[in-house]
Amino acid sequence: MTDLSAVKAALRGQAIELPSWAFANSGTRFKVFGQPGVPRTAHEKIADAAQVHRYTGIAPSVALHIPWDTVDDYAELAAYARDQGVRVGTVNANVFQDDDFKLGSVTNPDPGIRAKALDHLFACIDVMDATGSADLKLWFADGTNYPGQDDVRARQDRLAEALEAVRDRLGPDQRMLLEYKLFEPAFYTTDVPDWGTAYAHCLKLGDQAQVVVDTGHHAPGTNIEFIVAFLLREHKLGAFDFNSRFYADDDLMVGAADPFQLFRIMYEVVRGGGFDPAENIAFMLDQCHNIEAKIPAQIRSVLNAQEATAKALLVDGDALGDAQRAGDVLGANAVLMDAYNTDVRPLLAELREEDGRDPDPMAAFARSGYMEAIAAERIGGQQAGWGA
Ligand code: PSV
Ligand code: MN
Ligand code: MN
Repeated sequence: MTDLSAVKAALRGQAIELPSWAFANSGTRFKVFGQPGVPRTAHEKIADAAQVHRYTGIAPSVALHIPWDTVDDYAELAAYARDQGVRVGTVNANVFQDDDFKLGSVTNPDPGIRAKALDHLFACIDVMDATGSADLKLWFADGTNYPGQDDVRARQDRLAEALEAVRDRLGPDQRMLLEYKLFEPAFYTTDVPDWGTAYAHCLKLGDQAQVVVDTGHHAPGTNIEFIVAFLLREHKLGAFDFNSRFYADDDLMVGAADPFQLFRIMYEVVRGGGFDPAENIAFMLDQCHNIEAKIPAQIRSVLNAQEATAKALLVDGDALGDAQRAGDVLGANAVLMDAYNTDVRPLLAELREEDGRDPDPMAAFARSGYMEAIAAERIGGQQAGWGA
């Protein structure tokens, strides 16, 4: 039997970080559909993110993307976030939108361009120093499109050199989170294509470097929960970028395409002690909402993550262990499926009411009038920074 009060206590400790860019206009390379009331500034993105925290209670931080969230005074932005009831979290570097980076950033064959990329990464650490953020997230669009285009091995050397320089620049309480992605925008080789490559670099870099698992960055059919279990066991799982996908890097709402996969991932997090503050895993969303309203979509995503977590916490560990040791294949599977098939919505509604929140965050936000107010106030919302 699972102890429900322990489940509730674990759920109360959950924290999901929101991406500032989810609140801005976004789209595909075919069309960006503007929406009324979208933020024009980093401050307005943070204000919107604070709404998600207000109604869910488990989204206390906002990730920035630099330069999408450039401001003159980052310490002031962090203070503004605190006033709104949230804090600035991970700083995401962007070395993929400058013409100079056409052939790569930190792995570019041109040392001048590599230096420019590194300067940007250092500038992101300066932002962290100003905001008090502990995490630098690194995703490189670097790779090649054609066999022979560049020396794949030399690119790994250049990557290692840049990562070492970043590590040496970090403060003692800061860390670097290395994100992998199978393909796109490079279509032949990607310099950090998979968890093995990210893990190998992070292992050499030491304790301040950990791997980011973006759930949309794998080949179809990849067993992501195995990767999670493995990295967690090695204490090298630093963060998640949650989203869901049907085809490639779709960046749809987490738990929308495959709630069962999200449950399996959350089960491995629970099993590996990943909610223990000592593991210090950053649970972030990396999504964009091209056709759906953005704040409600972020609320829905946080609730999806919370539901999957509740189900994972409900797995009867004793019964599962007994069945596994007895070699009872069907029995063990049934224990897991029992938890997955539990409707946890009443439990979560009860939890919210106990904490003085509305049991239905989606409805409470819709009733609040916030969407109507921003639509009237904000004219000329920002585009998230890509996809035009
Ligand atoms: C790349 O596809 C990625 O997942 C990285 O995390 C970027 O920083 C992010 O998308 C931008 O949404
Ligand atoms: Mn990502
Ligand atoms: Mn992505």
